Amino acid sequence: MEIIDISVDRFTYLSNQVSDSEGHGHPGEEHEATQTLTRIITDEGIEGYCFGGNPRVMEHIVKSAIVGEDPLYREKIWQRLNQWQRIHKSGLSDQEIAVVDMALWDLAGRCANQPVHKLLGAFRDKVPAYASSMCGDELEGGLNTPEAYGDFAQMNCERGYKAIKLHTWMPPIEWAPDPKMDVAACRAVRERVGDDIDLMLDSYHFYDRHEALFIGRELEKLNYLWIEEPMDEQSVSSYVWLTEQLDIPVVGPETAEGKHFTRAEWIKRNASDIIRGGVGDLGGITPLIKTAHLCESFGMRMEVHGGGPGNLHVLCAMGIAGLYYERGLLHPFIDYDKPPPWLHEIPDPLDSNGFVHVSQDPGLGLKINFDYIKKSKI
Ligand code: LLH
Ligand code: MG
Repeated sequence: MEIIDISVDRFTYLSNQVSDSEGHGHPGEEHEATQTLTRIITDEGIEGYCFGGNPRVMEHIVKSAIVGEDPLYREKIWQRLNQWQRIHKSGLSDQEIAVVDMALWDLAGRCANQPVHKLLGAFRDKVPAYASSMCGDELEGGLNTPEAYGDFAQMNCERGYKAIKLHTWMPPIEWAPDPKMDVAACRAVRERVGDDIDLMLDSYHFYDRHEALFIGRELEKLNYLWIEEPMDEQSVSSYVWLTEQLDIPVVGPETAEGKHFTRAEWIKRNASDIIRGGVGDLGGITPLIKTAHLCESFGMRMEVHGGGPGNLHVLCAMGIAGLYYERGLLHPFIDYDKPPPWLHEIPDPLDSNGFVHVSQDPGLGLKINFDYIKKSKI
């Protein structure tokens, strides 16, 4: 089998989510937005799909790296794209490589008639999820006060979640960040949900060491499960400093460049207690499963960053190293369970006990609405 082409469909949809000036998502007025579907095409008529992908990057960089290759040579293709990043620094991001890698895993699953987690070597078919909130806002009835976080946490527990993660207030909100407000929100949630729910905090990501230490010590008193990315991850020494002093597990790196190589260095330096990474941060399923095995070898947990089918299939194949699936980002004004128009079903349905179930369909198991995409194509 040979890859003969890669194409990207760009299409429109109506969105009720907006990004603020710093890139954080929030609910907003309905407006027209665009999405893409990347498709890897073979000479045997089998295709692999992944949502996302920049049409120009796929056409001008990726195409020449993959056309003519056997699509089952995922490692070879991943290594080549990783090396090509050296020259194509601005275009070929880890996110673009992740899209190609996930489309190749999808294709392999469709060939073998097996879901991706079983190709990887399955461990389980469902994973407990935590409700991961959007960042704080100033919307009445939204996430504008510590009490509002408490209300939303209660709502999520009633929905079945056994764990909750807060993203608190960040710029461009004028008064944010504020360590005391973050702690107040964390306290309001703990008081509301009681002691049996696991709680985590992912706050502003650029606190200084002493602010991060203050928050961490307060979270210890509130029996939080972890503190995530409270400082700039480029300063590994700051994370070594923080991890040494706190009892609460410090989770990272999430957004730091460098794929599994960076995670190996963090492990060596004891810069965090729990390693982090998702398909988008690392460049696909191929490096994410390597990172999971790396962590297991050091007896460390790895908590997967972000949702979506790629992360879910890896979590179902990575044994005990990862506790939770990150479901979200959630907000009182957003109906996360409603599929977007390009899908017939969401890829991460939640049951009443707080578990997300992985698809048993071939590949990534996405229920793609090809008619909608064709109709809305730009
Ligand atoms: O800052 C944000 O908008 C969030 O932290 C976001 O990056 C989220 O994806 C995250 O970190 N989840 O764990
Ligand atoms: Mg995070």
